[in-house]
Amino acid sequence: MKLYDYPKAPNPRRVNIFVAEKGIEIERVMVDLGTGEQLKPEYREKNPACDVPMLALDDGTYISQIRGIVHCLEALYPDVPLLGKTPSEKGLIEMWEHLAFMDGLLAVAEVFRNTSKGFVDRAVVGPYGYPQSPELAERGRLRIANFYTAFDSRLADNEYVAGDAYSMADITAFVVCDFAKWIKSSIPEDCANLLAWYDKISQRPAVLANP
Ligand SMILES: N[C@@H](CCC(=O)N[C@@H](CS)C(=O)NCC(=O)O)C(=O)O
Repeated sequence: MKLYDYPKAPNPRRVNIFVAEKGIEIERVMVDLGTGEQLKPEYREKNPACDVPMLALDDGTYISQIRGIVHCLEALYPDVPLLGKTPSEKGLIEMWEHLAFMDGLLAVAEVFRNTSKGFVDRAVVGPYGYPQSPELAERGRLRIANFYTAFDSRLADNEYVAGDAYSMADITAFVVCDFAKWIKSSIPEDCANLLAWYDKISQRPAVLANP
């Protein structure tokens, strides 16, 4: 098994933390996003979505998209469950992880990719060259502000994002908070629950090992 990786980027970091939490070793193949390796034919043949991370199984199966990757790894390595044990836990983790991705990670990406010089005509990840839009960048800032308050409220009554247990939902929400620093945004001071949770998650060995 191999994990196609670019550890500096936020999405691969989500899987790197997940893998470290499980304590498993997976061989890495670096895909240099800086030189556009993800768009080259050799990679595109394996992953038409032209993104990282991607998991390659020994039977020649390629799995991209983090939800696909983590579900496969959870099934292969069920010790240290990060996607829930009971039906209700599984549903809540899926729900909150999806919200963190949609309302948090994509909101930050909307700002970052629509304002950075390096992403002119690359405003959306993938094989199609979409132009930048200043309006979307502006809207992304509103969305990230709402992400902070929604997750702060959630953490008022829950130790972790999806409930009592640390999970993939925490990993994605945490990576969102760090990715937000790329657009000079940070958790507001009045989000005390989110700030306390962030401090706690940042001390986890798997997180410290994947800065
Ligand atoms: N929806 C994807 C997101 C993956 C993604 O956006 N990866 C970024 C790195 S953070 C990427 O590959 N970017 C390539 C590019 O910018 O062309 C998933 O869940 O895996």
